[in-house]
Amino acid sequence: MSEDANLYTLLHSRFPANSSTTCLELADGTLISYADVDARSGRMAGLLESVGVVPGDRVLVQVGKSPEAVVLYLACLRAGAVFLPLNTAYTAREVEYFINDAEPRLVVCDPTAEAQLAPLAQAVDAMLLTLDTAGGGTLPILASEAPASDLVVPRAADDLAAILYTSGTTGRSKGAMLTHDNLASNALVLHAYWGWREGDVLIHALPIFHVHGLFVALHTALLNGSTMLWLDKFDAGAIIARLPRATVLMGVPTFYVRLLEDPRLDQELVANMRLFVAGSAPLLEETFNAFTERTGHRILERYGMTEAGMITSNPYGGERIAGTVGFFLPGVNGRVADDDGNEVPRGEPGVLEIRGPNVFKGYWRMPEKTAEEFRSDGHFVTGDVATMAEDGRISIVGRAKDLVISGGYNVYPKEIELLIDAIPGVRESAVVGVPHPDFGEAVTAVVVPDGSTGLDEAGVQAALAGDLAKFKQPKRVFFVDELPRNTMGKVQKNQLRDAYAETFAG
Ligand code: MCA
Ligand code: AMP
Repeated sequence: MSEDANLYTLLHSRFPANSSTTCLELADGTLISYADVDARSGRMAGLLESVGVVPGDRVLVQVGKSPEAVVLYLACLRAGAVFLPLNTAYTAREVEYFINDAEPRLVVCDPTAEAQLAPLAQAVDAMLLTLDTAGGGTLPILASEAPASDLVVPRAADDLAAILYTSGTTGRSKGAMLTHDNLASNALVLHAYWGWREGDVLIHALPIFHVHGLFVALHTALLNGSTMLWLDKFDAGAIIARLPRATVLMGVPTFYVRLLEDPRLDQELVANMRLFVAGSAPLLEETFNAFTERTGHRILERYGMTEAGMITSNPYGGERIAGTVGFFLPGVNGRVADDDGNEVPRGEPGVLEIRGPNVFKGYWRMPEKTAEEFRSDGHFVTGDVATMAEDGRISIVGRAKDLVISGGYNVYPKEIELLIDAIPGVRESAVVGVPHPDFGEAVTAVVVPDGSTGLDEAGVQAALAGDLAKFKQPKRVFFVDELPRNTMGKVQKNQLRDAYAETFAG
């Protein structure tokens, strides 16, 4: 094998020369140094190896945000395992699908989920270990007993580093296979493009089971040898308290909407800040403008997706324009295309198709699905509707895929419609996203009852409660006699979005 392409090797090569530099500063003031992170992840990697995790094995992880969870991620890279993080909001019913599909060697969950997940893990012959947010559980106990290790299993650029599931328009989740090179190339590009420099300090308040918090934020900070002010979750007060010591914040648009609600946010508070990044969902122009007015900072909006990491970004040095997502990142190529993959004239809408070292290897065990989403010339079809200006600047103007993005979390209506349709008393249903002042879009269900039961809104919500992650559950349920359809019989979701557009206004 030529040079080792293990992402950990790259990250480690950028750790600060002074290894006592703080990597993570926890909310309670605890400091975890780069040396600690290296030692702990080495020990954990050795443990993974000793319990039989071999390179290529999936390690499925559903745990709350903690330094140990970061250590576990890095240990998986080091051991050559494939890290598979899951949203902590997923119910056991949802996790069962991922366990069966991914067939992990090891499942790591919170101790409170152990009873429910143990039989599911057992069914695929996976081991199960636990990790709680305070750093307790069977995994850290075993790791503390394991010998020190400097294990880093050499990897080829094309070897898998992670699988991140993304829901599908059919209602069935697909595992996006991401290689060491996918992650490394994207991290290096972002690090340079966003002007990371010595002394940068990142406020890390995103969850670490999705691309934004796990890869974009974590990798760029690690590549820079920076200190992260580590928060378990978004908390406006905690962020306000840390802004004077920080230089970079990354968040979904809801972060900025909520920060603006706090009167303490002003120019003086952010005097030390260099960069505010937003993404994962559209940043409203009004949020961008209000933030600029209040702080003097123009939020840098970028665009990406699980299958490709970051794709475009507003420039760091040049003009950041509200409502646009900027330019293709260095190394990424693409076009705005019609249904046949032909480029449309500049300024006209079409589906964004891309190529680049960031684009994933395919969907786990779904070769047909993978083939469907790539053009014969290798372009990946994002499903996002975009326009490209004469100068190459891109705006996301819609979605060809039926998707709702609520507070930065993706929700695929089909998955929820299938569950609602199975509730006794329901003839059919349609799920749409309607504007929401906090979450951007709110999941909203429109149900046609069959008249056999006295089903009401609370009844639908209760029927879904145990099965669906909270963020996917409809915030409102409306009942109608029939759904609007076009002449082809297709439900007119635009009409529903318009009809319920004011539901959460004010
Ligand atoms: C929490 N709830 C939500 C959401 N989050 N409902 C809808 N959408 C959500 N996103 C529920 C809670 O369970 C609770 O229900 C109620 O809404 C209010 O909770 P609250 O305490 O206000 O929420 P929170 O805990 O403060 O969380 C809101 C949040 C969080 C900070 C916006 O959702 C978040 O951190 N989102 C970031 C998601 C993210 O990282 N996306 C990146 C994906 P109840 O009160 O009834 O119990 S990566 C990606 O998309 C691509 C690649 C990219 O470009 O980055
Ligand atoms: P995910 O499947 O979680 O990776 O979500 C990716 C999707 O989020 C993209 O396909 C877009 O639809 C959306 N997205 C991410 N960033 C932006 C942005 N800045 N503006 C609009 N949509 C975005």
